[in-house]
Amino acid sequence: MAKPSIDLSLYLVTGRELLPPNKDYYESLEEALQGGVTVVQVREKTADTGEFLDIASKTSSICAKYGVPLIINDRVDIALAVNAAGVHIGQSDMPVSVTRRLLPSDCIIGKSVSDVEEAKVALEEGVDYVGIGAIWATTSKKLVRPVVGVRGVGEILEVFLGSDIKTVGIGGLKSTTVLRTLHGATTPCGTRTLDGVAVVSDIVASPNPRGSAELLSKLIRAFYSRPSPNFAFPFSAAHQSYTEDDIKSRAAGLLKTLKAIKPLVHQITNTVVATQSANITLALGASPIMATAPQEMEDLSKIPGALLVNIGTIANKDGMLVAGRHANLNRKPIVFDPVGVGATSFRRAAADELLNSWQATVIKGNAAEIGTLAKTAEVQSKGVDSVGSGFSDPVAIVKALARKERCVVVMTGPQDYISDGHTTIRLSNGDPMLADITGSGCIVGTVVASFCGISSISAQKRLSAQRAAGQTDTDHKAGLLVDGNMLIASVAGVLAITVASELAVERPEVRGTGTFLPALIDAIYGLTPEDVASRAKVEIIR
Ligand code: 3NM
Ligand code: MG
Repeated sequence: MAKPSIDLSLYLVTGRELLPPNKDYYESLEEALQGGVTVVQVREKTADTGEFLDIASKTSSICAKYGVPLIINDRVDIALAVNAAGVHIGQSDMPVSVTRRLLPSDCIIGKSVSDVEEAKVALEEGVDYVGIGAIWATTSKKLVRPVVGVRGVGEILEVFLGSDIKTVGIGGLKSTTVLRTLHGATTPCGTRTLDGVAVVSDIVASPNPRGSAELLSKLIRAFYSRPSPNFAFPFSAAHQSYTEDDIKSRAAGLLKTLKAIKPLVHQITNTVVATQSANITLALGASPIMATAPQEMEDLSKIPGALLVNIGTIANKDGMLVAGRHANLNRKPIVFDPVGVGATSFRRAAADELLNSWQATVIKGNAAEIGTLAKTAEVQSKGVDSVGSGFSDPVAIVKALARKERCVVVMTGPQDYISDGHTTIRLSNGDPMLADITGSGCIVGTVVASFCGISSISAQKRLSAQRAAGQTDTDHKAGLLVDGNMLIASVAGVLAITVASELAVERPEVRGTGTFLPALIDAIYGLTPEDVASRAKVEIIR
């Protein structure tokens, strides 16, 4: 008999011990179902058989009312007794082969896995789905293994490439971590993501389980409703092979498109560079907005463009958290600038929290900042500024961080290294005077965000903008100029600043750093695609 296809997208696992005081289990369950739970697993670790059976059977009738399938944890006999849709087994439960023999052929079997080895065994055993976890720390279950982490999930998903075994993530999933998890938990080529998330406490421990489920459901549906869920991790483009000339001409083409489109760049940045960043954004031809209050983030996220989050002077972390979540929801690229992240434990904790709450598209930093995020001991951060030129193997560092965080990494310095985890590009433009003005790193973030913002505009607007920029429909159809490739957008951003700095110092009025800054703004204002194409020093490293 064919197995029913079950929607695993919002998978509730019960946990009666976590109910808030005075909340009845059945009432909580029913509210959760009203909120959009798509499958329920009854998990009872201490109940006697009679009690378990009673709970399972009442749960079954409530689920039936909402047309939601029921899965029983561990107990094949209970599953049979209540005619459940499936059984979920752990690593130390009955073997899959025995479970399979005891159950009707249309009954689905799920298994918990927490590493690649366990995943391979589950694949071999032919389970119907796996629960991968714990992804984040949780107190809802005593964990015997280290947490898997978002990127660990990606490695496990690779095991299931080419199989029709479904996957759900579990452990610490809640409204604040779900988007980061879904975006980041992909195979290295972005071809597989999780089929759902399993949740205990975010729903069960809530006094308003319906509201909690509704919010989760909204976030999950937003993730799955777009054809390309991996906007942040541009590995759909990973197997492109680039040439250096091709990169130069695409970066130059993007400058033309940017000026035609004028993407809105929402910048939550530090007080030292805010005015300068806004001016540079305008000079480039994009449009800045510097809002910071959490209350305005949802509205702003609906306007196409990009978000920049710079932690140079963290005044409003809540605004950063909310802005990033809404940006993920609306598929807006996020450029994260972890200014001085190695300097204090407060900054390190803030960067961790932000990166755990939303999926960044690009992380931009100097050697010390990138080194801190990559957790290398090679470069110690001393205060806000980078120490020296960095690493013996900068390519390995940026590549590793790109893979770890599932985003593009830009490491600035005398030479700039940009990687999507597959292709790493070295740029060698820029005048040394850039290092002598404040916030030159921050404006690289601003300009990279401006270029990333081009890709989030709608196809319609993009086409007319490309026509306005003199690009042909053939260019458009070939996807040459605006294809959402964040690696190329990052290259274009870095080149815009570094090439402009070279042009700025050639101006006769520049006598020092005081005259350099306005000259830089002027140079960005007058920068042409031809300047970029003719001056860019681009090397593809590997
Ligand atoms: N299984 P919460 S973690 C039931 O790793 C369960 O297999 C896990 O609870 C696993 O959503 C877990 O409250 C508890 O974090 C998840
Ligand atoms: Mg078990």
